[in-house]
Amino acid sequence: EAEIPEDHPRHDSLVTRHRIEAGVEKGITSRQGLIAQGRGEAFDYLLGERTLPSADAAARAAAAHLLLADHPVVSVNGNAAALVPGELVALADAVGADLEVNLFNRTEERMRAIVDHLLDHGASEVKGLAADARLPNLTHERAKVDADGIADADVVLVPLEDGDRAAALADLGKAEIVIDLNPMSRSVQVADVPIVDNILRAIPNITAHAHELAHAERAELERIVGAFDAAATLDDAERAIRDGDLS
Ligand code: PTJ
Repeated sequence: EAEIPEDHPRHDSLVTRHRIEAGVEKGITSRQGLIAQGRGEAFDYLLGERTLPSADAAARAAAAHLLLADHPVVSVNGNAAALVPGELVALADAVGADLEVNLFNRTEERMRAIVDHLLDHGASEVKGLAADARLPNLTHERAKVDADGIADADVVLVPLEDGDRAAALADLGKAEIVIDLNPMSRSVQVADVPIVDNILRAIPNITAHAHELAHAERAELERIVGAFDAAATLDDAERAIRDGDLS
């Protein structure tokens, strides 16, 4: 990362690519993760590579949800682990959440590599290896969860998700916070709190809101959650893409 000059016009995008590449080399990110990153980049470009005010409001609602939760869990896949490992640990610490690795292309080697990577970045415990529970109505590897982790959670943060698991979690009555740059993706469409933003910006932003709200009354947190409008947030992101001025 040191080789990319700070003032390069595409600095953040190049740093991101570098991290994803390094993630693949370390056995953390799947090769499909490279494709997913490319799709994300295209949407980020169309959004002007910035956090929309509506996405910031969603990050604040996410922080309130996580602080109100009895058992919040932050789900981690191969892209999230490569891009924001330390930031995921900081968020979990800020809201008292568990970290659980959950993969679409699950292999034991990659599970272990991601758990170790998060431990290296300061996590005290990482779930996902036990895989002693199943999410119903989901046929692929993402159904494998920990009984004392995602299976027991009331609020789950799912970055860069596929729509199937997002729907399965919603069916179980768990509140879901989804981060995805594509406002038309099925995963954000079913989320209680869709955050249409780059995970690089969204995770630290949720943490900053959580710190700011750490001493807020429950009633205030409940007010923030209650006032949040998921459909309006998605409409705003889609409008920003359609009307965007990228000059
Ligand atoms: O590590 P695994 O095995 O769990 O696999 C993870 C990936 C991401 C490969 C897997 O879940 C997958 O194939 O996902 P999709 O269906 O390609 O969806 C990924 C979504 O993430 C797309 O809608 C992208 O727009 C979005 N995305 C990609 N990069 C970012 C992003 N959203 C936010 N921030 C990003 N940096």
